[in-house]
Amino acid sequence: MVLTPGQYIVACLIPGKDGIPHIMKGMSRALTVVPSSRAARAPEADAVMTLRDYTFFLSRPLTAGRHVIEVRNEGTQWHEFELVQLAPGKSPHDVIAFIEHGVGDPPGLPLGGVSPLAAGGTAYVDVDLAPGRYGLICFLPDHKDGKAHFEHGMVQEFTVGEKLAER
Ligand SMILES: [Cu+2]
Repeated sequence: MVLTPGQYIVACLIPGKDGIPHIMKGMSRALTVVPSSRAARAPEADAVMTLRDYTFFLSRPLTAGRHVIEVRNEGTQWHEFELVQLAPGKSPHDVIAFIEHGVGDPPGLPLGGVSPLAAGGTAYVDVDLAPGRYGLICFLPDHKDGKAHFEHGMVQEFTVGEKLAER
């Protein structure tokens, strides 16, 4: 990502089994970004993922292999995207249920993504995809009603090699 000089905090906002976010257990640290004489250069992306209220849109179908995805938040709220490789027969809704209740076998393999990104923000994510089915989920609470964005429809499934439909 391209950072401007200033004070930052690096933190894990994921809740533990007791519901308490890891940041409350000490998983954070301060970070100072100092000015540089070199011009900041954005990574070269081969696909663009647009986040809106409340959809994910990919600029092109993703094939198996490595990709650098430019993630743009064109919504009016913060958004994130969690990328999960789905286990056979499992859906992104099974992943949400597993994260909320933590019972049974994991329904997929979390591959990272982009943590909360402000409206108008851009970030880059490096992925290495095997053929298969994947889920995209935004867990952030809505500014208007407090419900998670996936409850507003910001949850999507795609197969590597297939195009994501714009909703
Ligand atoms: Cu969202």
